[in-house]
Amino acid sequence: MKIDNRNIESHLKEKRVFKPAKEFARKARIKNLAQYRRMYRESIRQPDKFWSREAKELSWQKRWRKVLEWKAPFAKWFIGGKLNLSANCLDRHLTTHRRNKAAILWEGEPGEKRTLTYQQLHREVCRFANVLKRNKIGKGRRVIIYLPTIPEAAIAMLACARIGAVHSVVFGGFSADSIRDRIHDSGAIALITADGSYRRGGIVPLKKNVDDALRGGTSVKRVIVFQRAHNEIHMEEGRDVWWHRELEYVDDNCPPAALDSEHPLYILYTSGSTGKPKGILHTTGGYLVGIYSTTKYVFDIRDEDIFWCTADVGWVTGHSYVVYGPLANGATTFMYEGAPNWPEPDRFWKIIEQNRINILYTAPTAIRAFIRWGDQWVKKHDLSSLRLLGTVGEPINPEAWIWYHKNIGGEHCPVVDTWWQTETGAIMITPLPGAIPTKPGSATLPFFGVDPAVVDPNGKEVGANVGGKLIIRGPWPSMLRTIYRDTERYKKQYWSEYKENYVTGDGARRDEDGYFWIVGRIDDVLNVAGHRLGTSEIESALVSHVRVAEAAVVGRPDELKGQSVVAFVTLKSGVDASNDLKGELRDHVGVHIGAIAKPDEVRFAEALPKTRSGKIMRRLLKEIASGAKVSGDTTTLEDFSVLTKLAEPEE
Ligand code: 7RM
Repeated sequence: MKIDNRNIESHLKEKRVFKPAKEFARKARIKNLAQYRRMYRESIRQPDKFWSREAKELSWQKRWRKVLEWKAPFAKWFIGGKLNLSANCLDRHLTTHRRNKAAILWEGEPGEKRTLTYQQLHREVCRFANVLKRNKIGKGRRVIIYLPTIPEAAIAMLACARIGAVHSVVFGGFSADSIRDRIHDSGAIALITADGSYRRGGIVPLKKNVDDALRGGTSVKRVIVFQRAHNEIHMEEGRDVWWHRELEYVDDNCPPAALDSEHPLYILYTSGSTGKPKGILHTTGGYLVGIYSTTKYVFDIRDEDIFWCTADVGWVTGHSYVVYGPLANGATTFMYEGAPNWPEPDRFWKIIEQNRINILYTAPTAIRAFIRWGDQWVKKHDLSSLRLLGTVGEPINPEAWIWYHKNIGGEHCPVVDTWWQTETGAIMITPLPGAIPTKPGSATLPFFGVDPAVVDPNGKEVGANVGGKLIIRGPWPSMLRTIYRDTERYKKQYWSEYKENYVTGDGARRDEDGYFWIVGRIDDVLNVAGHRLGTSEIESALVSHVRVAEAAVVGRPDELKGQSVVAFVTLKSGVDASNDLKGELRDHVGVHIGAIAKPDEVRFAEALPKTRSGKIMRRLLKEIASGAKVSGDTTTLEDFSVLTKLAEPEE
């Protein structure tokens, strides 16, 4: 292996390869590697031809004149086209057999079940769109949606899209401060929320958080409240109205607005590593084509499928693959409101068994939790309805991949490890399940129309198995258009480093087969005695030890080496923490990666600090490892008690 200290080194090699099963490939849209390569080549050489063919499968009120206008770093897609996203998710299906098919299947945490057919969902969306109009919420206005994962979240999003209002969903786990920041930045005039939502048996006081956020006055003039948990709340006279009462005043006739292809669809805030959150702006036509096409090919979705993406609607994965992608494809999307371990750690498997779910799309962090909770919870249930599995959110360590494939997929489901970002809107690097052989831990090859590369600091593409920065060459339909109200930051953050190339902020390497291995955020890369090491590789090596459930590796300033390696490790249920085990884990990393990556310190922890979407907050661990007080932004942290426990010295 080539060592180049300017680049990120990659030491961990995974050799296992899983070819698509013949049965699966035969029925799939893309049936083999040659077909993928042919279509991929076309999508890169003649993007206009490729993307117009995809776009033509959707419904447009007016056909576009031009597919792409690219004045770097600003892209416009399907110029001159007029369309409506909600009409593509709903009306388009009403003239087909899908009219009476389930669009949404939902289960609340306490166990209630609801089904909405396409026709019913269409009616609810039209009625709620009329409620918005009645409350003077019109085209271009910003609306904050602060709801749990209930059908009303999808209804509110689709209703905004129907009239051209711009939604900004704020994750239901966020605090009053986060809501206020997002109201302020977006200039929202209305907010849609619920009285409360259920989480681990308790009630999250959503409306109370909203009241706190609005105290002292903001741009929000109207709050529409859905009654979900029936907890007691305050209704502010002249500002707050009940969702169900508003419905009494409207009819169900609401023609979809003909919106410009570049009309803003939503703003979704993601935390920057420092400072205020960035409002990622997505627009209509390109975004629709991106999520339509990826849902179709990556999940090879079928009319008879029940698709379950376990993400919360407050995360981009919830936007693209709980709501818009499946509905644009006329599939049945399953939504679940609550926690995976409520009332017991087998809730997911129970849901899959009872609903005969066919496709499961979840996060590596959830998979590692399932491993930790023990296989007995899985074994109790019949998961034979599953035909495809997906992951997203973080690099998946090969051990978790293998566990998922074996224990959940019964060794017959392809696993698609999908790499993408809030900014990219849709899946970018991914296996196609009937065509691309998978290697555990690799997101494999680029999706159609996506041209990624791994480059050195000068922007030169590096050779096979050399680490570097992951960039995307040129525009793609579902890309962000800007950071809301901060075009300078958009240019600087994503497009200034290498001309006309989008900087993802992730590190990666490409192997000898051209497969991409994402090693995590560049900010998380360690520099140990001049060696640049990706934290995810060391974590992956640790997790491959039989006693380890999860690991997070960070650097601590070190006079001699620049940085030393500190590993935070959680153990599987029933394993005792001991000093011997610490030594064993250090040696284990030594064997699997090399002496250079051996953690200088191993700390056992009960839990790791994570965001609600499951990403480990290494920034906080870095501060803890160097003995500092945690000072940075913690508004996206899921569980504060974790930090206190971590800061306590060990016995
Ligand atoms: C969809 C989503 C984006 C960041 C991204 C990566 C990491 C996501 C994978 C992954 C390795 C994957 N949007 N990431 N998917 N890393 N393999 N399959 O997660 O905006 O919340 O996060 O997540 O670092 O840059 S996000």
